[in-house]
Order: sequence, then structure tokens, then C-alpha cells
Amino acid sequence: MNSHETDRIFHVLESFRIELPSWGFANTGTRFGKFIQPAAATTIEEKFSDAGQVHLLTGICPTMALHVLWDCPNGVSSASEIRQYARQYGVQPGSINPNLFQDQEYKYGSFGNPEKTVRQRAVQHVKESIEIGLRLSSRDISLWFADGSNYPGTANIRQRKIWFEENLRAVHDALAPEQRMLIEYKPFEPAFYHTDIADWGMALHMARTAGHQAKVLVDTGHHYAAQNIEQIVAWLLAENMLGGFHFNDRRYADDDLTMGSIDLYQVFRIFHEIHFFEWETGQRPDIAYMVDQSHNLKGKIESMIQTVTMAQQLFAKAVLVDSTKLAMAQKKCNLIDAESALQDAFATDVRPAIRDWRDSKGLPKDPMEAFRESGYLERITKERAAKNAHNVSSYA
Ligand code: RM4
Ligand code: MN
Ligand code: MN
Repeated sequence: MNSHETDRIFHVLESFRIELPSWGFANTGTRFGKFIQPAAATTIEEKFSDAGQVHLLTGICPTMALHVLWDCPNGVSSASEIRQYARQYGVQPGSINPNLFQDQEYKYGSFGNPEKTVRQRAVQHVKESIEIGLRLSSRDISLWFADGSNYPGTANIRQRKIWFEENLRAVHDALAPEQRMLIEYKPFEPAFYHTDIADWGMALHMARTAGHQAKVLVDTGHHYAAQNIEQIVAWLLAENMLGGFHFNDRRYADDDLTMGSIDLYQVFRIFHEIHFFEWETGQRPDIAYMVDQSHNLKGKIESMIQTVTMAQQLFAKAVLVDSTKLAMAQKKCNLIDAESALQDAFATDVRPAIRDWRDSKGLPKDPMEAFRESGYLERITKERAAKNAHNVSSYA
């Protein structure tokens, strides 16, 4: 790697930040069962503490996403406690995720529920989440809806679309000017026939209908296996509608596997579209990079460090694509040169440059090694083992 490339990497790493999910530190599982880890976080304070460790060692995770039902049990009055933990552990509250899928009332949906009182309750919950966001000075409200139906003919799809439009407008109206609303989509699960916001086109429509502070959130696990995610990213960038990502990997469906564990090149191609957009337009899109993973079998903090360092590597590799050469090759339909521009960058070992960047910031060159040497895991395992023997949180 030449010094120009190292400079490029140093430059992009300055601004690359990725948010950690609070639920990634708690005991989670699959619909078949949960495997308890003695070191898993059992309280919101422990989640902040664990996220604080990841940030301390990597330097690029200053925020943690909160799930309202799991992390703010007292609604808006949970805010002061959370602010205190944020101060104590050096990680700020990140996106606020309302929970519109777990209560019994949501059996037939939330924003699309045929029962008006349930729809109102769901809207109220999102408004409360917006208020929590305001009190925590957190900007983004992330909306994921489990709404849908399991059997043909059982739901009025067009009517539900209208309810979604109305309710999304209503909650958008409650946003403060500095807040944003991110709308996530997912093709199936838990609904297995139709999902109300099933793909990026529907999410885009809903975001546009809701108002100018609404954007689309791309969860990389929420696509059919063969879908071209980077094309979706390119289109959303072109439309100025890409609000953020939930990163995770998958082999089959929404597997929530570690980012880059199955298809590194996919993530690289996504980052490339973003860098290429910036190079071409001179604009810096406002994208919230977030992790949405639950590790059932791997150690929670270690897998989070693994994820974050992988994200950083793939982001750095993507910036090495020679955009000038690529644009020229595309224009001339020089297919092999265009394709090689991506492949050459992907093949570059950026790890030495990233280690040097960490060193320049006073961060450990190898965050995983530093974590293993810190004794943190041994300490929390001792402290939490007894609590974890009885404490199982829900799926995340
Ligand atoms: C969903 C979706 C949401 C996440 C929930 C727990 O599949 O990815 O973003 O909040 O899971
Ligand atoms: Mn998600
Ligand atoms: Mn998901």
C-alpha cells in the first residue's frame, strides 16, 4: 500500500462510527430456545458497561441503540437513569427502537391492526419513544414493524397500507426538528404470508408519505438471498432517502449472524456505493451505521469487537477503489478494468494501516487481544453468573 492509500484510510477512519445494539449484550436465542451465557448483561447498566468496553478498545462505537420495552421499562422516566449510565460508562444513547411486536395486543399487528384502540396504543408508544429520544438527546427513532398476516385473504392489505400511512404521518408530526425517523423493512417473519412493509420500495413510499424527516433503514439481513442490496443502497442514495443500516450477515434469511461472516464482498460493495456516491457528488450522506446482531453462541463482547473491526476493515478497503479509474472504465465499457478496480481494492490488506491509525489515537492496535488481556470478562462472569442462571431476556 502506498502512502496516498494509507492517508485515504486514515482520513475515512476519522469519521467512521458504528452503533452497538443493547440487545446484543443480553441473553437471546431463537424460537427454539435460549442458551444462557454467564457473562451476558442482565441490566441496562451492564449493557452500557459492556458497550463501554467495546468503545474503549475500538474508539468507534460512541453510541448504543436502545429497545424501549427492554431498556426503558419506565418509559420516559427511565431517561434520567440512562443518562447517568451513559456518563458513567462513556457511551451515549443511540437510536431509540420502539417495541411494537411483543405485547399481546399486537397479535394482529400494531399500526395495521384492524382494532382502532390497538393502533392508537401503538402510535402512543412511538410518541413516547420520540419523547424518550428527546430527553436522551438521541436523534433517530428506528421503526421496525412485525405487522403482516399468515394466510391469504385474512388481511385487507390496502386498508392496512392506509392505516400505516396515517399513523406514520401522525408520529412524524411529533418529531422535533432535529430528530429523524428511520423505517425498516423485512420480507417475512414473523408474518409468513404478507408483511405490511416488506421491501425497500414500500419503506421508501412510507417514508415519503410520512414527511421529510423520515428515511429508509436497510437491515442487511432483511432481503431474499439473491437480492442485490448494493443496488438498493445506490438508489436510496440517489434519492437522498438512505437513513441508516442495521448490519448483520445471513446465509438463509434473517439469521443475524456476525457481519461479514458469510459474504465479505457484499458489505464491501455496499460501502463502495457509498464512497463512490461521495466521490461523484461531493456530498456526504447522513447515514447511521448500526449493528443489529444477537450472538447466541459466541461470547457477546468478543463478537461485537469482531464485528466492529470487520466493519472498519471493509469500510477502509472500499475507499481504496480508484474512483477515477473506475468512472473512466465504466464510461468506455471497459468491463475487466472496472471490475478489477473493485477486486484490487478488496484484495488489499488494510489491517496494518488500521493498526497504525489506532496507534495514532492511543487505542490498542489489536482490540480483541486487549480485551482478552483486560480481565473484564473474568470479572463480569463472576459478578453475573448467578443472576444469569435465572435471568432470560426475550429474543432480540
Ligand atoms: C427485527 C429487526 C429489528 C430488531 C428486531 C429485534 O428482525 O431487525 O431491527 O429491532 O428484530
Ligand atoms: Mn434490524
Ligand atoms: Mn432482523
